[in-house]
Amino acid sequence: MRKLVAVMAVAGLLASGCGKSSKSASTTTAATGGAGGSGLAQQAGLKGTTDEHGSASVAAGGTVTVELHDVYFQPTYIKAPSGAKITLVLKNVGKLPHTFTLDAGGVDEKLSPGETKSVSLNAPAQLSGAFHCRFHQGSGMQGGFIAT
Ligand SMILES: [Cu+2]
Repeated sequence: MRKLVAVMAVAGLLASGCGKSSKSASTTTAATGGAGGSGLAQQAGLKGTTDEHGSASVAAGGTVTVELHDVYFQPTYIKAPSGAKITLVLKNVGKLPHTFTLDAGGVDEKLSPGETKSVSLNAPAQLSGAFHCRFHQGSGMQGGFIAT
């Protein structure tokens, strides 16, 4: 038991350390598909600059929390089975208003600072799940779904 707690503590440290180190990470993907830092931007069909803050996987019927920061999405990439019903819990943890907007349409939620909203949707197919913040996409606040 004691060992398990220690392992979990280390995992927590690694996770938080990773979050900090990724703070300045950004990937620029050329319209033609340039070399991205993580490669996930291309898999998600993103163009331009993406301020990357990790990825999360969600199973069919599952829920994933997406934090809206000033100014990036965390996680930036959501891995989900194409077409599966999933729920996003959107949390604006920043000081600015943000939106979670699917490029392809269907979802466009505006969140004030401190606001939380749940959205159910069918996970987009490969390369059709790009999303962005309408106010800060130019600053890299975008992300995408990756079909699993
Ligand atoms: Cu924003």
